[in-house]
Amino acid sequence: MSAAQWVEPVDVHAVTGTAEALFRSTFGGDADGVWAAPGRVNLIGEHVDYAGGLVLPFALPYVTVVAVRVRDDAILHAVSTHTGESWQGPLADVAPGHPSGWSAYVAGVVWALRRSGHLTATTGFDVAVHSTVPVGSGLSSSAALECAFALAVADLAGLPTDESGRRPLIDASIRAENEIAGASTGGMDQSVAMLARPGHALLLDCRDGASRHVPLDFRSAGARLVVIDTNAPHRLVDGQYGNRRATIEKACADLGVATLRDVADRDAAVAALSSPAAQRARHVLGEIRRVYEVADLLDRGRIADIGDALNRSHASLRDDYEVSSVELDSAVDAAREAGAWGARMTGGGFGGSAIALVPTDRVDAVVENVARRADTASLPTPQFLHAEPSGSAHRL
Ligand code: GAF
Repeated sequence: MSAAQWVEPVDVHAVTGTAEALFRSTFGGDADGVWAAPGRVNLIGEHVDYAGGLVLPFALPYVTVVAVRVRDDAILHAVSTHTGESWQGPLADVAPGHPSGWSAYVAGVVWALRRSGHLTATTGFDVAVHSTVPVGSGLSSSAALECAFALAVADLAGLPTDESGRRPLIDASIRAENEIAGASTGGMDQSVAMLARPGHALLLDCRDGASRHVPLDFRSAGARLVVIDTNAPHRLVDGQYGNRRATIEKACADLGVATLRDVADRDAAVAALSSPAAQRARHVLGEIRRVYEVADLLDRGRIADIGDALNRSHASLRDDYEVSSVELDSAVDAAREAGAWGARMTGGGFGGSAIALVPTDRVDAVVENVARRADTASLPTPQFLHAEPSGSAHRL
């Protein structure tokens, strides 16, 4: 078996150069500017953002970069190094399902900003995209693309881009994903891409949008957070994610609450529901409690003690929410067996990535065990990424 495969973050200037070169070769001339936004992992608080819960994600040192130039004919022309494909069309034609694929995230942002009155009907854009966020790995490459482009559009349109100015950009990015791309995701990913701070996680209350930054320094705790990309593709636009969200919304209707966060008696609420809604609600209610628990430990500088909550989160996602996969379970079990303090799937699930909190001197043993176990079970070869809490979307 080959040595464990690490994906190293690429220097942002090299990423910028690639996007600028693609821009010049496609459109001729220079872009008006270049913007970047990060991928993310969620430390804890999974499948609770659309239930009015609390989440605790942070930005990764892997980014999506867009080189953008304004045009005045209401046309969008977007090209990406990922597929080599381009999409060109009138912005007036953008609608749910059109365009499809990655260009929906770009076109959807303009569509949403036009509808919210932030952009004039004549404005168009040339866009070149390059990303170091692995695509389809549950690390929010789509939110990174939406947010990098939303920030570019705002800057070029003279809109405010301070923290409060970013709120409508987050909303536009969520609408692009929900309404044009057709993925009924909850908003955590766009929020952290826009609001993250280096060295911190973002404690986000998805009921009212309030947030605060929680210090997160793995190194000072003698640890690393390792991202395990299982290389088993994850999809948010297939039926399973939407199915979980619909189950939670129906449970709220049955319980007579606006969100599960509003439930007063957790045990009574679960008892009042039938299967599988009861198990799904039990996950959501327990996971929200675990976010409080982890945020409290982090506030007290006790990173080494959060592992147990990570493990309980994974068990709940696997058994009650049923969004894990054989690849994720294998990665989590192997990481713990080799000395991780805690491990869990992260993001939407059904494939994608896991995270493991690992004492520094066990990192090599953990990644080797995860890779070996995948190999033995004939699962896809995983790759590993570094999770240093990083900054939000910005202009380069
Ligand atoms: C995906 C979604 F995009 C988020 O909104 C969130 O629901 C997450 O899955 C699960 O916590 O990343």
